[in-house]
Amino acid sequence: MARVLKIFFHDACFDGTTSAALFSAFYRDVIERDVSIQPVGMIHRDGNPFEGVPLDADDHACVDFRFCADTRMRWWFDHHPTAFQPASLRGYFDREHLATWFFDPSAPSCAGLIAKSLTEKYGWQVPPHLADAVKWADTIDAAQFKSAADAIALDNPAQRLAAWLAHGRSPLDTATYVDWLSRGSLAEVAARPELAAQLVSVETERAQEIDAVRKLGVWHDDVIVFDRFDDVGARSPGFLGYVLYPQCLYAVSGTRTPTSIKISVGVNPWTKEKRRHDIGELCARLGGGGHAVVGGITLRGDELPRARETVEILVRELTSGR
Ligand SMILES: [Mn+2]
Repeated sequence: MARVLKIFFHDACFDGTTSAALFSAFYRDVIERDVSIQPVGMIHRDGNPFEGVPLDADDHACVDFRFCADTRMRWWFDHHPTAFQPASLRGYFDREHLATWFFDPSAPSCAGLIAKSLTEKYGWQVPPHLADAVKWADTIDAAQFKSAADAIALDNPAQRLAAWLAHGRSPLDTATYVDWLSRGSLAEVAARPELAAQLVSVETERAQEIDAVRKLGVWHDDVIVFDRFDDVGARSPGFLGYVLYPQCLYAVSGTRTPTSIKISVGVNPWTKEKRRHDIGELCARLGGGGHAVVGGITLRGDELPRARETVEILVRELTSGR
């Protein structure tokens, strides 16, 4: 029987899925050709997201997702400054120091970090079909677009897939997607009949979203707030918020599914104004995490009062110090 590798990855995320596909390709090339790979999508939440998650395969990897303090998680790659939660987990990381754990909070994307680390350490080259995806992961994860309009463009497979992923796929969908991407290019994956129709609907939904988000924004000084808590299943506007409200410095959005609540906070990447806050640090104080310029807090579906209070605190903090 084939040995099993479980790859835990940041779900619903272009960088997370690209990272999982890239590591799958590496593993088959370098470690074990006939391995059976099970991608497992992970979502950040309050407390330990690995609690109750069995590490019961023959080998385990975690990509673009926070540190799991267990040496059975043999492979780990992350670039989130808030990877160690609670911060005391850093001690475990430093103590055990597996040669197969890679952490670089300055990397624009985890996929880029994986490519660089595995080339340096194993002489492995990113397969041609994934080179484009790795480049896009850097661009998308670090919001390295020239304009907000470029950031929401849908005229290429990478950004269409990124939008599709953000729509909240089921874990089964993303696991299959990761497998496809480990073997084919973004263009090939986007052209698959199973996906083509869904990608068309991404464009239709985008048009509807523009109308909805236009009506939604509420100003607090230079902070724009999108409260979608009452519209269960509605998504965070993401970059669209900066297209429709280009004068903002910060954007805060609240969304909800039947089982979880998500609050996202970002610095407008296209404003000339300087940010006054470390967003990841601010979110970590409220039970979430992230990078200096973008972060989030995930709560349980039944914590709506706490979610509303959290948004109030965020607005108060973000508008302070002006
Ligand atoms: Mn990432």
